[in-house]
Amino acid sequence: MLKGRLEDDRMLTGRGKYVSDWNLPGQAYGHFVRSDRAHADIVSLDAAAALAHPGVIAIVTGEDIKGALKSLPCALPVKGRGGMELIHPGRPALAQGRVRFTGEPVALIVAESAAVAADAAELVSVEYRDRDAVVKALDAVEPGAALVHDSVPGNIVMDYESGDDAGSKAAFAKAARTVELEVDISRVVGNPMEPRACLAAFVNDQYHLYACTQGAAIMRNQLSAVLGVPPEQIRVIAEEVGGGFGVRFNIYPEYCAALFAAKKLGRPVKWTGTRSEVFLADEQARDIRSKGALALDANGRILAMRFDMLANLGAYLAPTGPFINTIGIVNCLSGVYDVPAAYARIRLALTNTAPMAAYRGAGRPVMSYALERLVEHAARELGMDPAEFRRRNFIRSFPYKIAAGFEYDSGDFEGVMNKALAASDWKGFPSRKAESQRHGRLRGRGMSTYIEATGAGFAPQDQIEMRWGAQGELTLFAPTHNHGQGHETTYAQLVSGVLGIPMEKIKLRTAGPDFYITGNATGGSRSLLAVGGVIYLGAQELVKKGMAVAAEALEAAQADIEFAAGEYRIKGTDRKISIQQLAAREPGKMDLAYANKFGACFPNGCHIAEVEITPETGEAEVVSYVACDDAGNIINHQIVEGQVQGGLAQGAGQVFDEVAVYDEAGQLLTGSFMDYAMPRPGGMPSDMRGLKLLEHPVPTKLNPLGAKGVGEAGVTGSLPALMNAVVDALQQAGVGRFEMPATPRRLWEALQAAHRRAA
Ligand code: MCN
Repeated sequence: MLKGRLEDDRMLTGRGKYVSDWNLPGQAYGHFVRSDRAHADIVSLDAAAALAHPGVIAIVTGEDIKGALKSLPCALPVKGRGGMELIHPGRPALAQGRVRFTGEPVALIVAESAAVAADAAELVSVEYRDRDAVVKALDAVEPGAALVHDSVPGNIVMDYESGDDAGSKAAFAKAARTVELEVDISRVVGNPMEPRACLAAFVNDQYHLYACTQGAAIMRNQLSAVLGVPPEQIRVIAEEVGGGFGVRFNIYPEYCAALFAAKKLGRPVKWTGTRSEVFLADEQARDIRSKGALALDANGRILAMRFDMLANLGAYLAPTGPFINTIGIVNCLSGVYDVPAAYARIRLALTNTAPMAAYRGAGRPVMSYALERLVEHAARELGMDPAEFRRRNFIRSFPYKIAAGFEYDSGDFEGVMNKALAASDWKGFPSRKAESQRHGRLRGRGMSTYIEATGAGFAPQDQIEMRWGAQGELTLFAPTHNHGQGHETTYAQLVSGVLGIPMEKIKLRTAGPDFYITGNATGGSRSLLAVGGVIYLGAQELVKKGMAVAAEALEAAQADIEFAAGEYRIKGTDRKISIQQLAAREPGKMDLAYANKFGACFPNGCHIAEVEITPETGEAEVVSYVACDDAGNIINHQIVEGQVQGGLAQGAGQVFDEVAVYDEAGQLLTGSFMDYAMPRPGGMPSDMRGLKLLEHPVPTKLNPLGAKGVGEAGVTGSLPALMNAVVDALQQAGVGRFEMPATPRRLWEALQAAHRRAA
């Protein structure tokens, strides 16, 4: 068993090279002038005083990039209701004629130092003519109401449906009972530890972008659309990236503007963003309202389900925002349940707020939240034990094709739940609840039995390369960037397991100016099952390739060579050569390029939370948390546990603390850590009382490792489980509808209101 991850030493001893640690000779520094309002026409922009400021090199505005930079791209590979195509109104790297959200970049100041650039930004004077801001997503807007883009009628860019509309309607018509629940999935800000930064350069006719990234290849393609050059002329470079969580998947306007300036000025341009800029201008996430309904027969079997959802996409379409964050929601529409007819409709609305995109779980936590809140609510309405209600409706045989089109290949939903029930002492809950009551506290319990699709990716193939160094060390090139998931360790485990060389001799590289591979980024919890699968097969190919090289080296027929424990040997003799020696002796001959692709598979789990609320203060505490997850075969248990804990922290963060709030004028009220509460010590999973993380692996045959993704499971399972527990506790005190976040103040107010009603 490893003591830790291979990458930990470097990072814990301050030797990690983060994006803002990069510098290039002769670099200049950038600072962005941003819109201070949500929606306005730019009447004039006067940069003369700023340009005259000592040390200022150039000022780039929306007018300057016209013609040179195209819109940031966005495409949707599916059509909507009635064949509707996505309306992409376009997004310039710097605002042109109009600003559409507070924080939108309007101009880039380039100066000899970051401080000078920031000072000069104060001297840029922009005259605006305000327009009405649209802040909330609406199903329909009144004629004449404000439009975020004139080209998008009703502010709706897509109206999408999935599943069986007629069949589900028919089932609802004959149902013994129907149950409905409307929920709001709040808006959150990703907040990686490292704020966004970039260093842009134009070198030998190539654009070089050192930036926060989750995968170079996807970003190169996106940049290619903006810069109008083929991806081969672009390099995206990074070593350490201080967290991704989905919000580092796409390119951003600032990167494009910096590349434009670097080429124009013939000097590298460096920009280091601040935390305020993370809040204002990073992609934000979730913000979806869901109206869900179940049709039930007299025995508590689900006959059909329907969802009507409305997503707030912000002011512009992020490159992958509409697809990953919203349409992807309905991928696992009917969850783990055997439902004859399921249907979902989702409309994507523009507002004058920061653009939305993927964030840990990328839509799947939204679907699991909408569905698992509804299922728990239905059990309560029926007066049934929520575990029993789920048990009655589980899918039991595989393969199982769901309404949204996916086919689940494997799973043991009941086995997963049974393990979680036992670990949570399900039957003992009434006495624990009574004990809490004796201490004046409300104890609620919530469950979720989630499933998600992990592993999809836009790129047709994942390429990898393995290249040997002179000392028998192996460099592994892979398209998925490692920014906390432990890929250096788990990929090395896979390669070491096949090639029999020490893990420490394997180095992972995912981006650099000196190599070019294509493939999918880290996202959708795909790295292990998809790229890990390619690496595993690639290593086996390498062993095969080495047979001929070893035969030559050992002067034997290839048929007489065997490979085991890192050595090629002439069968039945002691004549042998290790793979490392062979690679060192025959430079280049043992290098390998390999590509393949593995797609979606379906991790699932059962999470059970118990929460205690103190009515006098509104404080909520997680007093028991059991997660039993089926991630298929597991390569590294310690890392998987860390990943589940990380996901739980993000689920608990959204349920108890975090929420991004805009006022009616579109000003962000939660623009710093003073207003936006991140989970603190005490609220982290490691501090949760009674935390139990269990595995229930059911290997999948959909990839060579039998692995399912796990990087987002913690959040997909915990959002509904925790909120179901909160709602269960509140209902004991007569509180009705209650939405996230369950902050002490909001809980206290809800309890006070219920108390007043009862009095
Ligand atoms: N693993 C394993 N066995 C399995 C599944 C996974 O040993 N059956 C290991 C993998 O080898 C990998 C880790 O667990 O080391 C996570 O693997 P995987 O589920 O493939 O997810 P990815 O590596 O693709 O990571 C993406 C996922 C996503 S989408 C977000 S968002 C996220 C997350 O991971 N962002 C993170 N976890 C994060 N963790 C950190 N520290 N920082 C982020 O930004």
